[in-house]
Amino acid sequence: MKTRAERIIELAKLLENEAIYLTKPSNMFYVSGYTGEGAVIISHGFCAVVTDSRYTEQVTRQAPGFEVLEIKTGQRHAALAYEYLSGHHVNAIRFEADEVTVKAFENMQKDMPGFTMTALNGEPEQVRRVKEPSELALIREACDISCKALNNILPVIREGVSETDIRIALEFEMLKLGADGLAFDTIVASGENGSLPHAIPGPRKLKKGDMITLDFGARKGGYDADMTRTLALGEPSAELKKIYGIVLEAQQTCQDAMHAGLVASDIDKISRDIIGGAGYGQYYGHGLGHSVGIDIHENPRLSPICHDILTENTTMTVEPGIYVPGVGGVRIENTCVIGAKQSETLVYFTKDLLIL
Ligand SMILES: [Mn+2]
Repeated sequence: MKTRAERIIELAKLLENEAIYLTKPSNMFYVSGYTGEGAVIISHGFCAVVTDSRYTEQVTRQAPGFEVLEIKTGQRHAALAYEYLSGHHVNAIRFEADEVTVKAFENMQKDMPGFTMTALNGEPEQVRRVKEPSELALIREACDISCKALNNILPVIREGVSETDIRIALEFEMLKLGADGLAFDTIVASGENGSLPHAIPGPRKLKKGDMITLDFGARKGGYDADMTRTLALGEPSAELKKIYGIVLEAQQTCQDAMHAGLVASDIDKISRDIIGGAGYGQYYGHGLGHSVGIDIHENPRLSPICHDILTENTTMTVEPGIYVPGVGGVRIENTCVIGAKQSETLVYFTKDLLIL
């Protein structure tokens, strides 16, 4: 079994005189396990973490097998990397052009005189698309915590309670259940706020007849869960119930249709056909889903403009929604694993409309 670093090096067709210089935290973590600041170097037959004294011990714990290069006070990481790489007969680096700022790049040019600098072509992210069993286990655990947390806080969701109250209860519950942190800031959107897909929870208090959209996820071992449920407090209006039914049909149909070998945009189109066919196409503005892992939003995307072929063991959210200003909104989201012939949801919380 090749290491993650070896697979990236192979995909990048890295030359003998080149090294990959990673500064994006998610890529650094993926190849080394290190979660602190600095840079990670991988190349043919050697690898290292460039860091400062605050993290030296952490590197030895998190990234065994990686050499630890500790900068001197005032020294930049790239300057130490240059000394190290020159000693390994390297004179060219590949870096993450979507991570390095213009200022950092100018400094790298000063710190690495004579080195050729070429942008990576997303090879680390490409390798990250297919999850290993250990990664899937962590995402599964994060989803499990998220489902249990929602179930446990259902009694909190009642008349007079604010969106913020619900957010606090849900986030606290995830942490109590063993989450290391949150995948992202929890969305709680009630009543007319439901028409905002990324509503920020606020002081609005729940009323009978509200639909409440909860979009949240636990983080476990560096990996994210992502799930959304829309619940009702008391009997919702006929229109909201109808909207719920349409979103549910779109979610289930797409989830059932998704498997390896298909084109991402074709799955997205299924949701657009169902929601558009029901007359709500103009109220569904976002893509159907995205991959999820160390980052909450990873490629590929289930969207009209992503024509990537879906691969086995890629995690994907399936999250159609309808958002009608002045009326409210519904979104239902599962994080799924793509299999050869079907997909499996890691989120088992019921999708039936819960009327609390
Ligand atoms: Mn999502």
